[in-house]
Parts: sequence; structure tokens; C-alpha cells
Amino acid sequence: MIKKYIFGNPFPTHATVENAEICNHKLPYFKTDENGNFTLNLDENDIVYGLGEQIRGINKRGWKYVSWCSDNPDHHEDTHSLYGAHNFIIVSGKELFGAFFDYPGRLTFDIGYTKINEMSVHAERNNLAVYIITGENEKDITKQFRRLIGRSYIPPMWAFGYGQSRWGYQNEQDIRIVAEKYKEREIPLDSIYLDIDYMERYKDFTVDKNRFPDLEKLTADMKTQGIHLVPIIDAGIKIEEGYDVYEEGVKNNYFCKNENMEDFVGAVWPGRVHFPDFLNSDAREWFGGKYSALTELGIDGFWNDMNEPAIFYTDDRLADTLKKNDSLTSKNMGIDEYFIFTGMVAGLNGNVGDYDKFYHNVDGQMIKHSEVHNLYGMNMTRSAFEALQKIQPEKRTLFFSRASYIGAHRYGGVWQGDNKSWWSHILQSMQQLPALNMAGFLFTGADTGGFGCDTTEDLMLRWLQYSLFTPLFRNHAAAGTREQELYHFSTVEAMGEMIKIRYSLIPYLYSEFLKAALNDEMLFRPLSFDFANDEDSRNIEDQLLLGNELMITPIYKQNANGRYVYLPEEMMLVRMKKHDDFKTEILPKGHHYIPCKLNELIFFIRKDKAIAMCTPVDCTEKIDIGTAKLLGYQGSTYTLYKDDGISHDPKGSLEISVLKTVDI
Ligand code: MIG
Repeated sequence: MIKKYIFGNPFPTHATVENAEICNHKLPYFKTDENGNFTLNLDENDIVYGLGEQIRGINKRGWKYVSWCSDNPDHHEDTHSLYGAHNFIIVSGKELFGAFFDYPGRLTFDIGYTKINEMSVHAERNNLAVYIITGENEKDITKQFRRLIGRSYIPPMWAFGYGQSRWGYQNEQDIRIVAEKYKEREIPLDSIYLDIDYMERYKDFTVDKNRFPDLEKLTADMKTQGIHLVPIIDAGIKIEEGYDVYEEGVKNNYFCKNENMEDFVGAVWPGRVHFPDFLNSDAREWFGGKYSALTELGIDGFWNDMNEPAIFYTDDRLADTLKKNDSLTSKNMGIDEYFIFTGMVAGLNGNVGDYDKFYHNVDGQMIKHSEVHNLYGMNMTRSAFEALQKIQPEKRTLFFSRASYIGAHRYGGVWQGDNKSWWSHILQSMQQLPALNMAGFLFTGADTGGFGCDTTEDLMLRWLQYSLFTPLFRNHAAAGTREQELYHFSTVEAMGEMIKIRYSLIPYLYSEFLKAALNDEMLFRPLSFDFANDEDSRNIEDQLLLGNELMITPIYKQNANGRYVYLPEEMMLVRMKKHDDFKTEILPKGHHYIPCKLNELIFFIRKDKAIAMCTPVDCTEKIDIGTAKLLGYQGSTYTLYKDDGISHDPKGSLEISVLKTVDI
């Protein structure tokens, strides 16, 4: 049951698509006040799930989280905000309920930080809707919530292929080399990503003709090899005379305004930019239409970056900083002055104050950005999604975004942002998956191998063994870091086998993804969601259930020759070096130590279940479901969902086939 409680005058976020019964009684569970505070006592054994893309564990207790979409490459324990704002939680313990705080400004979840047994949620202004969802269990509550917020985005099937990316591919030649080297090594590949360097001086919807003289031909050449090129689109529009996007935006008032009703200026990659007013429906439609510049060249996938929006600096703050620094540096700078100086310079990027300095035009009303900050990225993705439905109605386009709010899950996926080549970031990514799924984001994954910092060979192998289960499976790295295309490593062969295992799993993963999307369910779940009465399951932070058949247990520690695994019931252990070179063993309920070599993938098949595995091929296009074999418990069946992988309404063309196990 869902009940909606209204406080003050909430901004219409469009997070939800269904109406919920409005309740005029007091909000249950929480103590409320006039200042946007919602307080609740936590029982010692309560678990708080949710918050989507956030740091720390599956159980969110013990930290203060701030929903404020941020360009923050520091994903560590001390962080408060990442790129998304996903304000949905489930409290499970003495009471069991879900709560969605539909508020687009700054929202704080103090979950046992100030007081260990108290949760307090604070909305900066007391204008919000709170939805309270009760149900039988966590899965039921999540399903009701997901129905409320609408069906998750379904990407084309090729988006489940492996993708290679790097910030630093400079030109056509760089792209061709990646494709060639993967072919040479016979490692499957479905996509290569174009980062900001393909553009002409970081201008959206332009292509640098010197470096990419014929992107249309390159795209076509790649397509013949089954490879899709996926360019990046940033939020800020370069201020430059003669640049059509800039000029049209100025002429039609499609950019965010400052308090004097002039186009607001910030600085990002292109230098000084204006920000499209994605909350204005005309601007949204206009910007979305621009994607055709690239779809006309054969492009059918995009990633949206910097749409928190990231602001490196604003002119005013820069001038102010320079002036103050001048007075500090003109003297012989003491230690105190030195720290003021470095603090001010570091404080230019993403300065909270800058988000008070611009406005959106929402149906003729000027709304201060900071009050609706968390909706910006969502509406950028919406802009593209809605336009592309019109531009190419015959097919799904790959989309994923960095910033998001609940509601954005209907328009695209999200990638988990600028992680690092750290072992702890395998675990961090894994812990976000169920929470992202709760919030509707099914198409997601981390930069495999790590974005910032230098990766290591063993980290890459272990990371592949984790990421080969995530819908978005992309190797991406930052400029200046160690090259991490798989062919750079001495263990490339073992790495290639992991990619092939992924390809043999794609029909299964796609099938489970579609079942989850069409039924408003989660693809990844904490053990406790399925084994609610099992005490030990409630403490497991490093294993996840995947679909209805699997449990994944990645290794995320360096030099570990195995790991402890908890089985909430009997399961089948699979150790796999190649898609056709594996061993299985049935293990009883309980705690086990599972040795695992570096070139070995381990996962579990749930009791009396089986999964489909196909013969791997070099791109998704060539996958032949006819080669499917079942791996799992003897005598069990698997129901495979398939469609054409590309049409918009998958429901229309859904086929189901029941596969039966054969002897293995
Ligand atoms: O300020 O486009 O998260 O994936 O490679 C950095 C360059 C801008 C941040 C993205 C990252 C991308 C990078 N971008």
C-alpha cells in the first residue's frame, strides 16, 4: 500500500508516473516539524536499505548522506554526495516500510551518524511529498515503489556487449587500433566509446574534422565489425560566435538565466559555457533534437556527462578569489594564509554557492536552480530520450547518464562515475547495485578496471570477473592513467576468456534484465531480500543475488586466493576458467571458504535452478540462442525471454522458451 503525504508546496519532479492516494493524517513512523525534519528511532537490529548511488554499505546505517548531485571523483568513506539523488529507503527490522522523499533540492539522510540509533531526514525547505509504502517484504515494497515510478529504461541488446573506452582516444586511428587489437586477440567487443576529444573544442554535437575526418565512414566501418561507437555529450554549451547550438540557445532563451535575466555563465571543459535549461520543456525538445547531428552519421548510443551540472568555476567567484588571493600572496604568505589560499582555489569547483546564482524557466516561472538541483541531469537524459523516440522510432538507443534523480531511470541508465583503480571500489560498486535497482536504475555498471589511478593486472582480472555480471560492462579509464585495454596485459588470454564467458551469459543476463524491467523487479538483490527469515543473510554485504538463479561472490581483495561465502541454502558452486571449462560442486547451507585462482571465476546457481549459456561469439549480433545449454541442477528448466533486442515495446514481441537441462 502506498500513501502520499504532502508538506508545503512541493515542486512537480515527475519522479512518479502513477497517482498515489493522498493521506491527510499524520505521517506514520517519523516525527515531523515545520522545518523539514523527519526523525525516527532505529532499533538495534534495523537495517536501512536504499539511497541508490551512494557510498558505504548495503546497510546504510552509520553515516550522513546528502542528496546533492555532485561531480565528485572521491568515492571514499568520507564522501557525502555522489552523482545521483535517489531518495528511496526501506527500513527493515522492528517495522518494515519504504519511504520516498520526493524533494529535488538538498536532502540529508543522517542515518545513525549524529545519534547511533536515530535516523533524521532533513529537507532544506519544507516543500516535499513523502510516500510511505508498506508491504509483505522488501521485494514487495520495492515492486510497489517501482510501479509508482514507472518502467525502467530498456537498452538495445547490443548494450550488453563488452565496451572499451578511454578518455584520451585522440583520433580515428586510435579507435581503429582498439578494434583491430581486440580482433587480433579474438576478444569480443560491441562498443567503443568516444570521450570529449572527438568534439571540436568540446562543443556538443560537433566533430573535430582534423582528428575524425569522416565519422560517418568510421561508424559504418565499425558497424561491419559489429562495433557501435558511443559518443559523450556534456551539459555545458560553449560560448562561441557562430556555433549554432550556442546561438540558437541565446536567441530562444533556452539557457539558464542569472538574477538579471542574462544567460548564466559557468566554466567547464569548453571554457565559458551556458547551461541548457533542461527544466524548460521547449529547451528540452530543442536540445534533444540536436542529437540527430550524430544519429545521421549512424550513431546509436550516447553517454551524458557533467550534468550535475559540474561547474569548474564562475567568473564572479574566480575574480573574487583572485582578488583575495592577491592580498594574501602579495605579502610573505604565512601558513594560515597558505591554507586559505589553497582552500579558496579548491573551492572554486562545484561551489555550492554557484548553484544559487541561476534560474530555470518552468512554465513561465523562474525557479532558483539550487531548489531543483537534483533534477538537472535527469532532464538532460529525458531530453535525449524523448527526442530520439521521434528521431529513430524504430529502435532503442543506448543512453546512460552520470547525474540522475529517480524518474531518470525511465529514460536511460547510469554509470557509477569516476571510481578509482582500487580494490575497495569493486565492493563499492557491488554495494550500490541493489540500491540502484530499488530506485529503478537497472542498466548500470562501474568503470571496469577503475577510472582514476593506475590499475594492476590482477585488479583488472578480478574486476572483469565481477563486471561480467553487470548490465553495463565497460572498461574505462582517465587520461594520464595506465593503459588498460585488455591487450596491454600479460594475462590477456585469461581476460579474454572472462569476456567470452560474459558473451555466453548475455542471453541469460538480458532475459533476467527484461524480466526485472517488465515486472518492476530488481536484477540484483541483497541476500536478505530473498531469505528474509535467515539472520545470517541480513549481514552479508559482499554477495548479491542476480536474477532468479544466481548468486555472485566476487573477489575484491588483492592476493586473495579465495574468499568466505555464505550460502543461505544449498547451492551449486561453479568454477569457470572458460565458458566450456568449468567444475561444479553442490555445497550445503552455511559458511564456506572457497579457494579461487586468479584466472578463475566463481559464482553459484541456486538450488534446483539452471541458467542458459550460449556459445560465445565476437559481438552480440551474432549470438545464436539455438546454441543455449543449461548449466545447473539436473532436471531443472529455465525460462528464457527473448525479443528482437532493438524494438521499443519489447512486450509486443516477447517470446518465451522453456529450456530443459541436459546432462553435463
Ligand atoms: O572532468 O570527459 O566521468 O568518464 O572520461 C572530467 C572526460 C570529465 C568525467 C567523466 C569521465 C570522462 C571525463 N569526464
